[in-house]
Amino acid sequence: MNIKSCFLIPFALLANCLTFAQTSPVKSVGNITSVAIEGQQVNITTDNAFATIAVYAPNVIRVRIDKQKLAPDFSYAVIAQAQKTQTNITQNTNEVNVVTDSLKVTITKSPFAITFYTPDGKIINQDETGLTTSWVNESVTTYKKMQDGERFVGLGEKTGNLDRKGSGYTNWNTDAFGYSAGQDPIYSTIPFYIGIHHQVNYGIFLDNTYQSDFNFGASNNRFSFFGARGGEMNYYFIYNKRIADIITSYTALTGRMKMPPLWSLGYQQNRYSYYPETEVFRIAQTLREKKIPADGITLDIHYMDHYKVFTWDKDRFPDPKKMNDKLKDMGFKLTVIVDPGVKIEKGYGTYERGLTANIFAKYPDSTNYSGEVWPGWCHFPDFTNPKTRTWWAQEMKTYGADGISGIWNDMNEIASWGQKMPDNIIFDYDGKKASHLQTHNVYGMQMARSSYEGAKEAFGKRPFILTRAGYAGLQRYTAIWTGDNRSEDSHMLAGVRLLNSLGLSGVAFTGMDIGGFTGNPSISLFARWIQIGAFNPYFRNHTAVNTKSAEPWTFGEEVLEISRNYINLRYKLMPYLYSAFYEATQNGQPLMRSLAIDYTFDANIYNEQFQNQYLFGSAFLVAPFEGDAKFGKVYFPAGKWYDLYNGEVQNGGQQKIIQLSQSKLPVYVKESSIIPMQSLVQTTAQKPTDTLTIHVYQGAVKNTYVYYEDDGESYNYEHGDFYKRAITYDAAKNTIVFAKAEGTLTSKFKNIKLMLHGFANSTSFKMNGAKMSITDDFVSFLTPISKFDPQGNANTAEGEKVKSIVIKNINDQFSINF
Ligand code: NBV
Repeated sequence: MNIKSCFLIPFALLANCLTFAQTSPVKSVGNITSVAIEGQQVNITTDNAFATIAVYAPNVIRVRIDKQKLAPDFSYAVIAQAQKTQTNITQNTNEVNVVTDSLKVTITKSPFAITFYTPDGKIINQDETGLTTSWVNESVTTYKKMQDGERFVGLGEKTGNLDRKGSGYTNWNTDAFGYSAGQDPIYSTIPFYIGIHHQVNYGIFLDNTYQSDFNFGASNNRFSFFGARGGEMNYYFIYNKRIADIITSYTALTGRMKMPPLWSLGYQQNRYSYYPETEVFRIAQTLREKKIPADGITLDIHYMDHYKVFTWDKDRFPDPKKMNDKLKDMGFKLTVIVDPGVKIEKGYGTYERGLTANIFAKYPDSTNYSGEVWPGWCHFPDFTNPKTRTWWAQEMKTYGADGISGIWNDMNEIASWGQKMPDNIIFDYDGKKASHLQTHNVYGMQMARSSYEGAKEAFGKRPFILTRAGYAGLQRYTAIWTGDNRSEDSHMLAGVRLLNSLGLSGVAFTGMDIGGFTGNPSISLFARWIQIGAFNPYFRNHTAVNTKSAEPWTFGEEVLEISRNYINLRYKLMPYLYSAFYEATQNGQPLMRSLAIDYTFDANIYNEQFQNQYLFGSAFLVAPFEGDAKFGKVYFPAGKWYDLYNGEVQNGGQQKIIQLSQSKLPVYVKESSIIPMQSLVQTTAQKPTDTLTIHVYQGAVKNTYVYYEDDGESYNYEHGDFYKRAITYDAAKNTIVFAKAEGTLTSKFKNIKLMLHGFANSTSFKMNGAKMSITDDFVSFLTPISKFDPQGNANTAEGEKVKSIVIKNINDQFSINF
């Protein structure tokens, strides 16, 4: 209500109304009182606030608003500097206009409100004029007008539907043991979402580490909003025509992952916990004996001496280095868990050194904060202090000396018994000093960062880093998994959505506990889950303490074969996976791609029946269903799709009910796809045969695929030591062209076998203009399992007739015409 409307109401109420206007608990930003244009930014003063609207890149606008003068700039998430951009800023009595070649921003003066337009004048996003930005005490919120039919996707690790319309969320990193499939918040915070309406889409990233809140029309039909319980309104508005490009822009701001160690893409066997050492070897040996390819074994908290980080229980693990050497000989790499809590115990080295270095988080009276976790009472390293990060890196050396290859950061929300860390703990916040309230959401990311920086030095090779908690930008240092899920069908599917949402939010390297952490999965659930896991970026099987064993062989012979089939497929797809990770390092595209990325304006993909479907890399359409479902409905988006197992073609734009089988996950290949594969190996430490098999699927669209290889373990690729080449399938020209290889590395393959799917009608093939011979071939992606499955599918090799061509020298530059 404004003062003017007070005059329209009866006199008796007038006094009340004026009192309301004067003492409203909501303080709005108000009207603009002064404007100063400074290069590509506008500095604004309003009745109640200070603001800066800055052009960060032609398609990225940064908005900062605070009740007081804006503080010096600092961010844990954003690593990009503002780009020098051709900008035209003008103003008149009513508004200020900021124009770049990618968008136009209009800032109205009374009240201060922002609207973003496409260059041709279409509204992309606008403040809800009556509400704009306001404060309730220290909480700041920006209200955006809800556009007709607007959808919202992303926001990181958030439960719920793909389309978040109608829901509200809170970001407060939480140790959510056995969370329900709809619980919020859980472990990590990525305050970035994508809005979609009227054939436009945009991204908004709220860079504020306080508890934050997002509302996409929950309990209201007027606005969406985002805000934080402290600090300034500080958001980046991103406009691109395609969601894929929004993700690229967002990851240009917050950074991208580095190439992961190749072994970390292999199958990882976990449980809480494998000990003693003989048990670790039993698991390793059984994986090899049962011919389940695997690369990783993980040690959970029981490897430590009384849960003390950077120690070993020497009864259980007398000689970690020797154990690791032996495991490496068997083709396994070891990841160990680390928790932030450092046990308060006289004589314990890490604790003593921590005290001396003075790196623990403190109360305002300068005493170290103590909280209780696994080891008992602990102090907590303040990872927002550069000194602490160096100290942690130093401690990490012992793991390097022990031959460890991966670090798994757990409990870093921070979790402690009672789950109520006091607000008044002070953190360094890189010299700016901040309370627990401001630091909480970024603590986990800074721990993962410290582990990454330490392990990178200490291991001498690319480390694998995993975290449970995190903040926007975590992808620069670490992979993330979705914590303590449950062995339930709904959880498996919710997990798929969590990973898809993380992918939309800049995090490519993600995983969930396959089989579920709490409880015991049924046979059919485990079978389905391990199939899905083969199509997750990080593929680990894990289960809680006191649950039944959950290694693939513990569910009977049939599930063992199913597991082996899909893990085998994963290993054969290693060249495809690795190239997909390369893409993530270049443009931030996730491996698990929600269909919202490529089929943004197709309403069907948001339908709850189809919202779990995703693309794995650029080629595979994966349709996950419950373990015991007998039938499933699949939606095929525009284009042409091949059944992975038998090559049957399905035209897009339609739904199809399919019969499900326990032994097969519905997977389809997009037309025009290019998929490099290798021979089966039992570990990535083993060399595949010298033939790189490249599958090309006939289609109507042009596709340029980038194949990438490097040594899989060092950082030499950063100096050009890689093997990379573009392969283009041009449907219109009927050609497949292999461009010249780039980089200084020699490929690990010597020749190429091209497998052509759907080319039955092409009879004459030429290479570089000369006629060439072509062979009729047969491809089968799965081995038939010994038993009949419940649906009665026969024990025969399912497959597809294809045409194949062998190219003797992998480095040949050639063009095939057909
Ligand atoms: O370290 C034990 C577990 C671990 O297995 C799990 O993956 C983490 O999410 N950890 C949580 C500690 C608490 C488990 C109840």
